[in-house]
Amino acid sequence: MRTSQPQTIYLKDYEVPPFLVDHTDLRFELFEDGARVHSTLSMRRNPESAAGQPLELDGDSLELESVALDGQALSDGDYEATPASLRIDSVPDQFSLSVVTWIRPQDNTRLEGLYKSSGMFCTQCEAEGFRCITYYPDRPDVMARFRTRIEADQSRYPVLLSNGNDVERGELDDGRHYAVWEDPFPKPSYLFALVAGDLVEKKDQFTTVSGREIDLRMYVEPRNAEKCDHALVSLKKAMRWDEEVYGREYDLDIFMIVAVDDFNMGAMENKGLNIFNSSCVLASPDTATDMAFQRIESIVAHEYFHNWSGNRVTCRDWFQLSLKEGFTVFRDTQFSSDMGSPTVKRIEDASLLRTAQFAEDGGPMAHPVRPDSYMEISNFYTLTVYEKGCEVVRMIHTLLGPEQFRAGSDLYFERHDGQAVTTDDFVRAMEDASGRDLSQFRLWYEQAGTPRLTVEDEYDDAQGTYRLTIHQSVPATPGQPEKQPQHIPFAVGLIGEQGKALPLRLSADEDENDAPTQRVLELTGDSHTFTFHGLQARPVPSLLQGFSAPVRVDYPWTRDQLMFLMSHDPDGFNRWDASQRLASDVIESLMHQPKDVRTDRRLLTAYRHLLADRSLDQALVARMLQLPTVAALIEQSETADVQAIHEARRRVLTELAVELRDDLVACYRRNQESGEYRLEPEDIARRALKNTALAWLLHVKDEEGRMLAVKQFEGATNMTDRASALRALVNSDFEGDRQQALDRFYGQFKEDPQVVEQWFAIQASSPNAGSLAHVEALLEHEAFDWKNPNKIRSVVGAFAGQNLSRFHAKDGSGYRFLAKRILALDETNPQIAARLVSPLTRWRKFKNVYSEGMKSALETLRDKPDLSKDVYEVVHKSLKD
Ligand code: B3K
Ligand code: ZN
Repeated sequence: MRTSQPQTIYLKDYEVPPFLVDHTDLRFELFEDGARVHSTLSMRRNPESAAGQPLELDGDSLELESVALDGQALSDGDYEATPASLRIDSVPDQFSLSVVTWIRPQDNTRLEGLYKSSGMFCTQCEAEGFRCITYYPDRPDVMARFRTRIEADQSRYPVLLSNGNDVERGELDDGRHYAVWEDPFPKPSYLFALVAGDLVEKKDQFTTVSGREIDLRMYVEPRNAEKCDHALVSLKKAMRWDEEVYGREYDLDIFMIVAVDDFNMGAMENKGLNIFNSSCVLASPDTATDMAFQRIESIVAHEYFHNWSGNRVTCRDWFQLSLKEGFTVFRDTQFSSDMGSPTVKRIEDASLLRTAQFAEDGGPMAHPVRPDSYMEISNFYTLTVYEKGCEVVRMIHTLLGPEQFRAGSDLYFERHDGQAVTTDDFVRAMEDASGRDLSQFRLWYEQAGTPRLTVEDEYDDAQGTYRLTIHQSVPATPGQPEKQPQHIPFAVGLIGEQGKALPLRLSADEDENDAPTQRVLELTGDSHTFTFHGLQARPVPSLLQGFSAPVRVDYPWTRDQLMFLMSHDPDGFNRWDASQRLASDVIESLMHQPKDVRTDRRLLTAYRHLLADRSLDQALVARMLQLPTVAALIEQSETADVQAIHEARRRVLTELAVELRDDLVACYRRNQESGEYRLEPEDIARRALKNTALAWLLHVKDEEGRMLAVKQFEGATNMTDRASALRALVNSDFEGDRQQALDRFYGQFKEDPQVVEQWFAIQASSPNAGSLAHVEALLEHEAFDWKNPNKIRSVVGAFAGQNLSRFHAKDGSGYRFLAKRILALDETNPQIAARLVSPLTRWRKFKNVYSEGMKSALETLRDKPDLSKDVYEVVHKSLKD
């Protein structure tokens, strides 16, 4: 067991930095066995801080070579250095500190700080990686101008990059060369970046709204040269969109993107030099699916948007992470919505939130959007901070309306440009620009847990009135037993007998022609009643339209009402929601029922209509056809019985597929396309529909389906179709075809890591093919690599996160497998190890037969000596009573 408990950091203890850095001058000497980092910091005491404090800089695993104050070398007694800190008791009010450290990027498997990936040097400094490079006040509220000189072997590392503008290059002795970069914008250390490698450069140009020419450059390994176009096109769209929608123009003369294979997360917004996980930036129709293309567009935009929401205005401390992440996710969702189908985008975001973020909010790691304590900040790059944080900004947008929201955003950027601020500063700018009082709204940042709305209704025939009563409750979460009611924008509509959205008259005098058909009701108390007038018959309520707030809604819809909403609700999101509620209800009611109990015919009818409906947005139809996932069904249940859920879901899918067999074949054929691959919304929708039909046919071992799948697999002109056919075969009981397709696929794409990752994930996430034994075998495969986070995610992550019926095997084998892998990974990459603990954390949500095994896996982790801070925090919080 770990002997010492890691320290907890509290928001309430925040103090301004005792020293500021005006200028950071860095010189990197890169070698094959290590790197020497020379840093010269121009520092001064912070006038706002208490006088006389010693200088204390952060470090992590550093070897100090020398330290000098104002040019004078210090001797041992003048300072105290450990790998984790450098302390000098007596310094003047203003001084220059020069430090030389020796680091080993080659041995850095944590992928934080400076490390090597496929032969290139690269960095990841957010949140606290800069301290792995040199001693520094490594906190976001210390902002400095950086000048960076990189020296390296010219033939191995012809490309040398850092933030800002390249101001000088030259040759050195021994085949070495150097480049100097200067970043004119003061920035916190977490935005520092360096890249050195043998990379090809793809160039493009963007003319800003004020006519400035920006050089766009993308750097990739030579084998990826043909996979850059989509990212560059996406970047230009994002740059234009940010000018048009937020009035934000790019500020440097160069914008660079680099792709690296080994990366802990998706990408990083370093000033002027964004670094991406290859899987989140490289794409070609042959190797990337539609989903990957869309994901890349949104991540490229997200990182670009950070240039204002994150870099120009940054976070005061890491408790404010959602200041940049919540706002930037909101911006990227608006962007993606403008680029494609807004309804489908909303469905995707809301399902992620409802399945995974609600789970986080209801589990032992629950924390507010602005957490008030942490042990390891890397554990707080969560769905709550990102996605719920986005929803919180979205609700401000809904409450203020687009014009006032834009005024608030303008004021925020103007007021805080160049500063490190708090979520409260953001809300204040929104208040000041709009005149609205958001004091109660701030609870969204402070209280954890998903609010639950219970809705009751009453129709008065004689009066022609309809009353909606809404009760709100926010559940207790760790450390927050009591909650106050929150300010919730609750969008509603009422659908009349003819399937028409009715005018919502809140008083009898209101003219029917003036009354809107959607209203955003503002809930602030424990309960509210709203009365609607002038109704001829009892309407069907359409509640929380567009998912206007990240809350749960309980209302006793009948199956007939849900079917009605599925075909009449003018709110596309709620049509989908009705389909999910109906399917969930049917699946849940079949759990533990004898085999001869049949699926409600109404579900079949609803799906038959959907398959034939060509008037509706086909992308929405494709979404509505998807049954709720096992993860979503677990989340909806009180105490989850995974195997029963899985079985009931399978039964429904089987019955639907058998009964709708001809409709599925017709849908497949109708949506078969010929001709060139296009990434237009209609084409994407067509492929999605066709591939859903195919998956269903193979689920019931349909011979024609099999023939179509094999043909599609072999003749595919794009990865969406090829991977979908492969997935359908892998998920089917056609074992011979499955193996043949897997072998062929691997043979064809084994040189391409991004495609091999898909190949791994398709198998590891398949309830049919992904048995534990098979997953263990994948870990021994020649293409698997424990040092590469993408491979770990595509096998171990996909198994534990998506293959739920296998992972939750009743004998506990899935849990033991995961614990064993986490223990090993904790030694090499604690960040990734801690992320993988997540499927075990909600053990209390499951029936005993599961929860006991999950808990015991957590205990195995707890008992490891010298557990990393990352894993320690998640495991101990999960086991806490
Ligand atoms: N800001 C980075 C995430 C950094 C994660 C550090 N553990 C990517 C992003 O959100 O844009
Ligand atoms: Zn971000």
